[in-house]
Amino acid sequence: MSTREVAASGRQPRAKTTDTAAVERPIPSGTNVAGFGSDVVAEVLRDLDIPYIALNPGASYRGLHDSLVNHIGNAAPQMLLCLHEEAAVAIAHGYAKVTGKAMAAAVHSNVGLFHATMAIFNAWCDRMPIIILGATGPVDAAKRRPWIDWIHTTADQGAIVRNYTKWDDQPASPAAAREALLRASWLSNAAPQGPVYINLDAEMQEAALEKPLPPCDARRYMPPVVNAAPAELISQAAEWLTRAEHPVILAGRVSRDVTAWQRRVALAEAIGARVTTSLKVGAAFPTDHPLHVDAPMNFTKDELTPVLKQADVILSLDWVDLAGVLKPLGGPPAAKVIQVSLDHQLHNGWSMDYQALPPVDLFISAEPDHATTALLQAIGPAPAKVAGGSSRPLHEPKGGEKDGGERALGVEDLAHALRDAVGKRDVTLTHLPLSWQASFWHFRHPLDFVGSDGGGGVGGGPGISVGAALALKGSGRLPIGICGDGDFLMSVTSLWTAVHYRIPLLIVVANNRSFYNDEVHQERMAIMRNRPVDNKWIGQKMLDPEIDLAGLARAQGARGFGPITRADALSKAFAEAIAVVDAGEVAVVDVRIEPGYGARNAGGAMARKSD
Ligand SMILES: Cc1ncc(C[n+]2csc(CCOP(=O)(O)OP(=O)(O)O)c2C)c(N)n1
Ligand SMILES: [Mg+2]
Repeated sequence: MSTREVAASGRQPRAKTTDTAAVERPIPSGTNVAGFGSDVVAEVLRDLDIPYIALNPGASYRGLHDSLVNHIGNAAPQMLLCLHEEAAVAIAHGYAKVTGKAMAAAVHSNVGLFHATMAIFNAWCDRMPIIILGATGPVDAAKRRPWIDWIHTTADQGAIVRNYTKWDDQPASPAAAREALLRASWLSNAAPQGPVYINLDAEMQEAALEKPLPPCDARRYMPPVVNAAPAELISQAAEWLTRAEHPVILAGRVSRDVTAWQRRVALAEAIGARVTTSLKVGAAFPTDHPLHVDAPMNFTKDELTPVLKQADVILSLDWVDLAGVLKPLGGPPAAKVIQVSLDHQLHNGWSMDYQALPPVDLFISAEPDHATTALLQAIGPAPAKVAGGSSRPLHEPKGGEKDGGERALGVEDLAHALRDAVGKRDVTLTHLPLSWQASFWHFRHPLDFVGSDGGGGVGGGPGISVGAALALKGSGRLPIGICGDGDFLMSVTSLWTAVHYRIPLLIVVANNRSFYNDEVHQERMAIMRNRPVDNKWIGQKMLDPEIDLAGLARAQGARGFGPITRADALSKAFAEAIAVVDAGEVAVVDVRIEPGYGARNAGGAMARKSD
């Protein structure tokens, strides 16, 4: 097709580029003076150094859309077109998980925001920063177009998300919008982090500026917020920890910073503390370190309870559910409990994601990374009580490839073959399925794993993976998102955004052709009520027809592999898929696994559950 024909057909040619920024370059508009309210909004986003704005379009923000393209040239921020608002927010969520910083997402009036809500809730529970821009039909009813502007105008639109965002606003003028965006960015990025929402009145966006706004240096409105621990609390904690015979560290919500990681290791070694980590949040401590108690836990594991029983001091570095992890002790722990957290600042009366109230003997209201540094300093140079190193072997599946194609695959086969395929290279696991066992994979760097979806909202995996892969592009790390088939299918169109914007990513689907977690629940109900367990699959299994997951990938321009049903085909599929990702593309490998959570895995017990 010639360029003219392409233009006439209205289709963009798929340019041969690997450069995300080159995918949608606008022709210059010839103006760089802010002339409209939305030009001011676009300029603030640029001044805030926000690199991307993931969006699905809508007339309520057509003013802003025009300003992003024609006023600031679709660069810093660059638009990332998404096929669903949930994907737009999930991509921003994944980006924040890697970088620790907010990018923007834009969603159309009330309806786009409705689509976005689950992803916003996931980011909220995960304490991740996102600047979400929404819009409303003209607040001034006299300016509304018939019908559509009325249904897409909601009084107090921010109320839709107020209970699970850190802050929201509906600025009434360009000057107020500029201030709202500065505040939004500052609040979202300051610890404890969280999503924020700004609702932009269509009329405010579209109206011509009466006069230019006075200049504004955005950096002066972003004072760093330091949440450092009071010295006397640190010295009290250091005294308890150095005297402790059986200290335990619960390493929870911490940053992706490598120096902070090394300090955590140094602290644990200095005091000889046993450490545990959680698959709910990003990697926090080397899982093969001799001090690590078993592999990272997702739900309470039998191995941890005796360690907590024996403990005399427990240091929680913002553990996500401190009361929950102590519950199996059957009462308040004998140990003194030190809690380091800022999370109480976010607790509200609507969402119970704050969890049960834990017993705490010393509360340090500080960022865990800061407190760790301060504790190390307070403890001073002391010989490590325990040396580092790697001691923990990973789980090996039974049978290996010896029995080749004859046996059904389990998620452990998937993990094992993938581990072999990636070898020694740096990998970031951007998502893990419910069936995953922590004993499948070691984390030795804060970016080896970025944590779960936060809010337990299924469908987050693909979008979060795309956002994490975007942040990792060019880093040399291989992003791999391993998703359940239910999770994959709920948000499969997130992949198109990765393909379109040349974001290399490997998605592996642990495909048991079922919303299997809920089969487990139906099995429990049947047993409790003495009803036929054999009916548990009804309303759960995605069979007849089976869904062609690799086909869904191919339909969006990604490379699709599978379904892989034999152990001896896994290695080849993974090797080919990784080569595709190394060439800058998106690959999806559909691995047919037998349903089952842990029954075939190390330990034997069903270790994970969710609803
Ligand atoms: C948005 C949403 N809908 C429904 C659920 C309930 N739920 C929890 S796990 C699950 C099954 C997910 O299926 P899949 O990703 O294939 O994982 P599997 O359980 O099969 O390993 C469902 C439906 C949920 N948590 N979130
Ligand atoms: Mg499934």
